[in-house]
Amino acid sequence: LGENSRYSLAIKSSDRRALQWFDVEPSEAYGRTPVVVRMKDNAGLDFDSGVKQVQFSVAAYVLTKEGEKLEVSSSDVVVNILDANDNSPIFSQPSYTFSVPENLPIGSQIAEIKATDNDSGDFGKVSYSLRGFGINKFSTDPVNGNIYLTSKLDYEKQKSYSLSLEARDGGGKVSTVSVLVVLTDVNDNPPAWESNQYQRTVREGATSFQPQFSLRALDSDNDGRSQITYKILTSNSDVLEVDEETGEVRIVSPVSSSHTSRGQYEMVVRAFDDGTPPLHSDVPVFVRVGVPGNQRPVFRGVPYNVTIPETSETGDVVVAVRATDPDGPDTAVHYKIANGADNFQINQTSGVISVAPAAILDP
Ligand SMILES: [Ca+2]
Ligand SMILES: [Ca+2]
Ligand SMILES: [Ca+2]
Ligand SMILES: [Ca+2]
Repeated sequence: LGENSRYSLAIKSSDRRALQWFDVEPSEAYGRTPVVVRMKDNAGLDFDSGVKQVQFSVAAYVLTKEGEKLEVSSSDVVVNILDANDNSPIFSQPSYTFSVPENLPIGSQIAEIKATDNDSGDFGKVSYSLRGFGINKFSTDPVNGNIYLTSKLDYEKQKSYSLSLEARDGGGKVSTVSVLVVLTDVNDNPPAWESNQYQRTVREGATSFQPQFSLRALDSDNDGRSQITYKILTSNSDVLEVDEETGEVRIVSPVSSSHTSRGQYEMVVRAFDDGTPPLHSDVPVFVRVGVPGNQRPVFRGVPYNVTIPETSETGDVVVAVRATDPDGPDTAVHYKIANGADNFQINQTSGVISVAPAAILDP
């Protein structure tokens, strides 16, 4: 080419995309001119979809006298494409929800969640971590993103956990997705009795309890809506019955202290919940036949006949009397001498009778 010859420059390639991506500047030149290949448009120029190298030539043309374009020179250009971290990890769903039974064994896999990253090499290598509420109950495998149970669940304490799974590529791009773990109820609680034993006293011959006598157990499963069923497990009589549905204790035939050796009806009542299989718990029930309220103390070992010498002195013990009280502890019984208190005295708590000061024992 002559110093002052005019020519045009253009990109030439069998790969049509090269013409879309690259441009040469200037397009018209005279003589020696620095030529720049510039990127025009990078749409589709993606290492991750396999475009790792682009080849083309920069050609110089002159116009002939006839007006035809004549290639006079060309130079090959090879462009190697380098990968860039231009993709974030992507989860296939915007959020995930998993249902698990509350009795799921520790170590169980709850979820299998993957994020994909279209970059190559480390830029496309994803590692996972778990955040959010419930992080103390679950863990994730940093390599495969699976979520595992690490600690016991309890539907009665917490019904769901809202986690967040983070996927991070080797170039530091991060995506997160919400993972909701919803627990399902399992019948894992037996009914709980409101009292650890039940006790009532009824009068001899009674045919009903006044007021009503009811046993009650509650169950925390099924959001507290379990139906409880009551059954007598063992009983020392057939005088009492328990309503299956309400737990009310009823008298079937008049009570008598002679029915049982201790004057007391004794049962063990079992409460069942409505689970499959049902769970149960037992409670002892005592019904004493006697007089509810206050009964007289009763002296034991009566009559007390004692002989003492007339020479007995003040404070000498004569005898110890003892009374028991059907209603309460015997230590609550107090003693007093009703008559004959001139010569004798009694200890009001111990029942010990002794010679009184200034007693005249001379017969
Ligand atoms: Ca990436
Ligand atoms: Ca539970
Ligand atoms: Ca239950
Ligand atoms: Ca439960």
